[in-house]
Amino acid sequence: MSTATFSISKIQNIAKNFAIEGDIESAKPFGSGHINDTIFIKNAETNSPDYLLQRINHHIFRDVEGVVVNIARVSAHLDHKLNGEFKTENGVERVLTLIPTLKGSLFFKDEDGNFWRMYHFIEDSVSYDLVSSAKQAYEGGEAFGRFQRMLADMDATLLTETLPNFHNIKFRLNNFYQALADDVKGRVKEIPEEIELIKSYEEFMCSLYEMGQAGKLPTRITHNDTKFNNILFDKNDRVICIIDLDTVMPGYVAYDFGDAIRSLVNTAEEDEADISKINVNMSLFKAYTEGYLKEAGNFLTPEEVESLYLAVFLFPYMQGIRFLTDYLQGDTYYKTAYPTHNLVRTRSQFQLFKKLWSHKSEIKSIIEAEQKVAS
Ligand code: ADP
Ligand code: GN1
Ligand code: MG
Repeated sequence: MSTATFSISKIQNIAKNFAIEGDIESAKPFGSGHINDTIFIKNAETNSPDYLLQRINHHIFRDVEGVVVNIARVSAHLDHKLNGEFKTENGVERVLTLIPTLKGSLFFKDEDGNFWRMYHFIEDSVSYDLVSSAKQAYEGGEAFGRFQRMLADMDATLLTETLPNFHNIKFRLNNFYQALADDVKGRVKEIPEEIELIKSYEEFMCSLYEMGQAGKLPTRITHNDTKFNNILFDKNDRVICIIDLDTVMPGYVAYDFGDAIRSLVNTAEEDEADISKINVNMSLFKAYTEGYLKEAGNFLTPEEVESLYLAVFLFPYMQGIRFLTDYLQGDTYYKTAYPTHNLVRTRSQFQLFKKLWSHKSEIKSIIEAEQKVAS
């Protein structure tokens, strides 16, 4: 899938269906997400807010209403917590605000069958594709730990499982082997080393799934897309908001830990083609783990703490499999900028996995040590 572009008149036609204030001065593509299309809308009136318009990828999120209702329910719960027991004196943390349509719906369907939603734009915020300081990592860890803690008493049955099996490694492996068998683009011949790696770590990688199947891991409400750039910071690196709530649904806490670590500790971009640039920054790992366990350590079971370690390796491995499956299937899922983009991403994720694997014992010790401090 390549990135879509929209004319200003198209955006104006969409935007006028939402209950926004003021007039549109300009609209431009925004962010680096792989799934949805995001457009920043600058308000012509200086005293009116700016907005973020998103086209939801309905080929992936088939139940769009389920997605936006999940976001609204989770945001209402978080808002209540941030104004109640989690209120801090100088707190800057806030929640996403969905702007309804003039008819009171949380999304708008246009005449081409596209689905749109509108948010208040959170001003003076920044997100990081590459993390540079331990403070950012610590604050991010704390924010995701607090996110899970604030949602711990929310009734999970209120949420729709919008993408079933999203982090189920058996499901991802099955899809991969199917794509391998189909070989619709004739690309299997390019990936013997990747196939070898996938097969040789398969058993280890299924251990988190097996723990879940054995009833050792409680299901909680999790974010499920904790890529580090889904946190908005202010200029002092305090967390303003956790965004991209499309995949909020029941899951295991380890999912959120593993995906955050995958995107945080990498010294290179997720799609770095020169794999010699890919290394693991262990001080960021330590800082994130410290912040995360400070918030979440008290309510996690010993098995959940054990599962965090497994997720650190599972997530780059599974992400590599997802990119590779898309490559084999002809690049229909993730946005790509060039023909081998998904293959490059796969190799970069597998390199990250190998680097993490070489830090195995250190990773285990840090989690254990930080959990002792936290509990
Ligand atoms: P995707 O699912 O495509 O990743 P996101 O919801 O993460 O889409 O949004 C893409 C980018 O837009 C984010 O990385 C962030 O930089 C920015 N962003 C998203 N929501 C907001 C918001 N409410 N205010 C300001 N910036 C935002
Ligand atoms: C997608 O939308 P974005 O870019 O935040 C994907 C995540 C992947 C990520 C990899 C719904 O997230 O699961 O980890 O790309 N989201 C979906 O960069 O598949
Ligand atoms: Mg995102």
